[in-house]
Amino acid sequence: MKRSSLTAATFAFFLGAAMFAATAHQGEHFLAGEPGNPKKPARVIQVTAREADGKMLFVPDKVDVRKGEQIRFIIRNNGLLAHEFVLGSVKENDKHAELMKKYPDMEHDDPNGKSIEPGKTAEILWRFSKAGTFEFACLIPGHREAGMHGSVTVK
Ligand SMILES: [Cu+2]
Repeated sequence: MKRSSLTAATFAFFLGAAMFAATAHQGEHFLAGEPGNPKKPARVIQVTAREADGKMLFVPDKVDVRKGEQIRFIIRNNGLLAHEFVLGSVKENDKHAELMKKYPDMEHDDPNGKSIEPGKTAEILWRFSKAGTFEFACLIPGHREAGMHGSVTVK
């Protein structure tokens, strides 16, 4: 009895994760712009992720971009914990954060989001084709709440 419910839960987990991956990749509809074109020039912005005094943060946590500009984020995890960098609208990140409460071990290797182990670096090439204010955040449960988010203003 106990065993079968565990199996069902495990199955639901994989199904949920697979469905999430499928929907995340199918639409490829991003409010914050679009994946960058590696053949086009990009401005490099280096971002560091780390923990400090009970907080978790990105440095810098404010980025200004011109509409249409392409940015290569080079994100380095200088912390002791795994982190991630997920770029989107605040709403998109809210939704994604809810999902991660259910599947906290979800890992990302998407055009707009990467998981980054301590001491490692990840890159995101992004074209900010839409004006607005967007967010980059670590959506591992508790991290965004501890301060791990930043904003991108596109004008
Ligand atoms: Cu984090």
